[in-house]
Amino acid sequence: MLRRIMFLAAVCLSGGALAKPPAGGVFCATYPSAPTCTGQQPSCTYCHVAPPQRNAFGSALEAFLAPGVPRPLSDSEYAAALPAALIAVEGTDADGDGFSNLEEILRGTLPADASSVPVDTGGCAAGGNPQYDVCRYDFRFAYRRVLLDFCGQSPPYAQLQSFAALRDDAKRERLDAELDRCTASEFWRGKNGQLWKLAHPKIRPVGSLKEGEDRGAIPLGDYYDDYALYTYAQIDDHDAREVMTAKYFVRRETQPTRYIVETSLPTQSVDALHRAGNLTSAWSLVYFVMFTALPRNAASQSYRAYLGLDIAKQQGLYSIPGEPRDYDAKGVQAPACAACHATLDPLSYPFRNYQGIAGATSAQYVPNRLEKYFSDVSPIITQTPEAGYLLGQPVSNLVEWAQVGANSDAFAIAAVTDYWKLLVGHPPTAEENAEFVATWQRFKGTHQYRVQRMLHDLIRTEAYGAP
Ligand SMILES: [Ca+2]
Ligand SMILES: [Ca+2]
Repeated sequence: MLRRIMFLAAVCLSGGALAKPPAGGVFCATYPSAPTCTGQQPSCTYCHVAPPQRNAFGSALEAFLAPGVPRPLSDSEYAAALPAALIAVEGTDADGDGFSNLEEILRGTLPADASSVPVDTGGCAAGGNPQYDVCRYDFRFAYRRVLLDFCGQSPPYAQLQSFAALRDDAKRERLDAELDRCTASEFWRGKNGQLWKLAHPKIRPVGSLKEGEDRGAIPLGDYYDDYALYTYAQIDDHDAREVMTAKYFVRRETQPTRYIVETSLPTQSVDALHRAGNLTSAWSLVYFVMFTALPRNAASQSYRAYLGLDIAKQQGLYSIPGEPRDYDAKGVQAPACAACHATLDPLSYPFRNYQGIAGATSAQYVPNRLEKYFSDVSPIITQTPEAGYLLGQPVSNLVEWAQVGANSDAFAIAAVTDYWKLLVGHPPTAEENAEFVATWQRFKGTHQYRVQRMLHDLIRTEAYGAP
């Protein structure tokens, strides 16, 4: 079972290999506020029936895509030409449904499907400001929801009645006060509380491998440290980015739960210089690096968990020219694999010196790790650089990787998407997109990555407060 994970190392595409990997990224760079780019990227079917066969929108684009340049286009030729082609067809109506391609892109309907058309929301469209969008907002509904979501309790009838009797501005104040009260509750921040639930898919706990409290049969790492850092970064006035960048650890005290910053912990062994929050926790290294020379699984897991980009779903692909080099001889240059590995491999190089399971050096940063422990993997394994690329940007090591990632739009979008799913109940829909974009942009700008402040915005959205 421990080794099962190793077979996932090479990500190869079965179906969509002939759709251009950079397409989604370039599309979203051209239309960053398009609903289809909200916490995700457009799927292949946005332009294709099934790659390489194009649908009506894809065919319209093709005519304007680097005309005169010999086919097939390379990924970089394609990426350079796509924005102009998109703009060239903005005014036309590929599927003949009466709405221009641009209008469909911006309103979240499909430009190649005549049955997918923008629907008017009755003059009550969501505005750009999440504070005052009160068209269908129902304070009573929101009040009940806040108590349930953040405190785990339904308000008694009498309390609901006295809330309903307040004036609107007093209702807003009460909602804010209840949010602040409930986010201090065990239900929100305690062990296995709401915040821990958000952390589950990032940490991927395995009870049988748990060290320390709730110890399992084969104790390998104490992932409660990871929950503690994650939760600490989400609460009070803390900076959410530190889940990726912290040089410190967090210890949890119980009854009541408190999270306390520590410069060292007996369960953690990466030195301060090489720490990058939960990316380099003992559990992440033991479980996601495990026995691999080039820790692709650790890289793709970090990319998915904290930046919301799943390479296996062709998200967040930024093909780096000349990659993958296949330093570890995994055969990733095969055409069906290279599409993803041109992103994934340079994403993984900065993990090259982080040791997984290896006796005395487990879960440590080991300079020249590949040279010392993995030199027999392939003739060129030791040429694997520590520098790599994240989101198309060069990074010299994992600490820089984490900083670039934490400051990216992808981080803010992923963080707010987590809360949107938890509190609204689903990923942001096309109709909710304007409120969602305003919320993550304020989280990143005005609120400086303070989740507590972002939540006050979120509970005011129509998406949250409209029954
Ligand atoms: Ca149309
Ligand atoms: Ca349409």
